[in-house]
This record gives sequence, structure tokens and C-alpha cells, in this order.
Amino acid sequence: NTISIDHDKYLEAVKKKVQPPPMYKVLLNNDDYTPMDFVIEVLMRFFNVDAEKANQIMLTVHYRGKAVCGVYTAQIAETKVMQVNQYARKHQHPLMCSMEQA
Ligand code: TYC
Repeated sequence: NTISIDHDKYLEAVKKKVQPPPMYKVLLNNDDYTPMDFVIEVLMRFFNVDAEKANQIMLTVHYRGKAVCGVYTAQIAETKVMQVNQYARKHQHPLMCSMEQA
């Protein structure tokens, strides 16, 4: 009947509401030209990590090609990618930041 259909819709709506949002990894990619100190500065400025953690992430990118800098909801991740790429371009470095679903 109508009530049980409404109840099914209600449960569906509740279930949907409690699902956590999809999360995205924000990554830095290695290149041959961006100075290590600039990468560390970017990590501290945009990913709120301390100098030691920034150095560790930078070295992971340098030796392994890429590393996760943080995991965020879609809107925050998109903003991080834009901010980092704009900042790198402003300082004329080829540093590349990208995102992928976690
Ligand atoms: N490979 C760069 C160098 O030797 C350093 C570097 C690290 C560049 C991390 C980009 O995301 C990067 N100067």
C-alpha cells in the first residue's frame, strides 16, 4: 500500500543521507625541474603539514614518481589542485597536482 511505499522511500532517503561523501586523493607528480624547497613550501602552505612531513612527502614523490598529499571531499580536492597548479605556474615551476577517487 501507499504507506509502505512511502516508508520504503523514507528508508532509502535516510540510507542515502548517511552515506559518507566520495573522497579524493590529491597527488603531487614528480618532474625534473621544480626545486625541492618549493615542493616543501607548497606542501606546508596548501596541505597544512609540518616541515618534517612535507620533506617526507616530497622525497616520496621524488623517488617514487607521485605521492598522496591529502584526502578530501570533491570540492575541497578540486580547490587544492587549482590552488597548487596556479601557485606553481605563478612561480614558473612545472609542478603538477592532480586528484583521483580514493
Ligand atoms: N625531482 C625534483 C628535483 O629533483 C624535486 C621534486 C619533488 C619535484 C617533488 C616535484 O612533486 C615534486 N628537483
